[in-house]
Parts: sequence; structure tokens; C-alpha cells
Amino acid sequence: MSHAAVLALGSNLGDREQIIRAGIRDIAALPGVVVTGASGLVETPALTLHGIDTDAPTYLNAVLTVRTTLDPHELLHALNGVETEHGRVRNERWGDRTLDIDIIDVDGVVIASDDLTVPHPRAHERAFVLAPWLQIVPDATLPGFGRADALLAATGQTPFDYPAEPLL
Ligand code: A4P
Ligand code: MG
Repeated sequence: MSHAAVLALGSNLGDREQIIRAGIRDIAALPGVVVTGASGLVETPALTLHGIDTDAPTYLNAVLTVRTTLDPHELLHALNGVETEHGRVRNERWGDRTLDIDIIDVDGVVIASDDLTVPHPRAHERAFVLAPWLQIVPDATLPGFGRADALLAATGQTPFDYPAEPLL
């Protein structure tokens, strides 16, 4: 049984582009995971628990589509391992990070467990997730929230495209 998942990567510390590229290579190398699509990079100011922080380093974000034989919790643990390999240190929630990998959607289903919420609870209001996702899946929808294009329009934001060679 294989699952279709949507992953969002973000980085605002270090060589952000190279960290995201290395993260994608590591995800592609996970047993039971095949990367099927990658957006371009977008650049946005850091969103913190206190709102947008223009003093914090800006983020690069990208979205991947994958197929995987891992169940969603196995996928989460495998992705946590990739984050850790890239120097991710968890101190402050929503704090600066070398690499964050969020599971945005899996098979269009709803999961609500202690350590995993799908769809990702904040994806629907984040232009830096919705815009790159729409680049690769124009009819993307978030279960319970609706079409990604309508959700993106509702944010009123347009992330800047960050010029780079294709990620895949
Ligand atoms: N978790 C639950 N559901 C999920 C899911 N769908 N995907 C749990 C991934 N993880 C999920 O995450 C905390 C716990 O969430 C995990 O242990 C997992 O069990 P974390 O990565 O340790 O901590 P965090 O990322 O700081 O917290 P949180 O609340 O997940 O933050 P977000 O929502 O990931 O936001 N600004 C810009 N411009 N771009 C960004 O990418 N990212 C964040 C992080 C903040 N500001 C940003 C960006
Ligand atoms: Mg996270």
C-alpha cells in the first residue's frame, strides 16, 4: 500500500538553498520513499509566534510530493531524522532553524494524534506552503479547508520566487 504525501521544507539558517537541496536528497534516499515532484524555492520573512519578524533571517521554502510505503507516523519519524542530520536543534517553537520538514497532506485524509496532525494545522494560512504547492499541483486541496488556490488568495500574500536551478 503506498501513500501520496505532500511535504514542506523550510530553512532560515546557514546556506539555506544547499540545506534544502541536501534535505531533498536525503528524503529521496529514505527506504520506501520516492520523490515525485518539487516546487521552486520561495523566500518570505520569518513568521514567529509573535507575528512577522523582519529582524530574523528570511526563510526559503519549497514543497515536495512523494510516494511512500511508510505509514504517516513512520514518515514523520524518518523526516525528523533528516532534520536532525542537518543540524536542526529544537529550542524555541517557531524559532530559527536550519531545516524544518512538515507533512502537509497524506492521501487527503485527516489524522489527529498526539504527535501528528494532518493536514498540517497551519498550512491553510501560509502562502509559503500554498504557493509552491500550487506550482506542482494546480488543483491542490486541503481536506477540511478547501482549494489551495482559494486559500492562497485569502492570505493576500505572494511569496517571492527565489531564483535557483530546479530542485529535482
Ligand atoms: N507535528 C504534528 N503534526 C505535524 C506535521 N503535520 N508535520 C509535530 C510535521 N510535524 C508535525 O514540530 C513540533 C512537533 O510537531 C513535531 O515533533 C511533530 O511531532 P517541530 O518541527 O519540532 O517544531 P516547530 O516546527 O518549531 O513547531 P511547529 O509548531 O511545527 O512550527 P511550524 O508550524 O512548522 O512552523 N516562517 C517562514 N517564513 N517559513 C517557514 O517555513 N516555519 C515555521 C515553523 C515558523 N515560521 C516560518 C516557517
Ligand atoms: Mg515543524
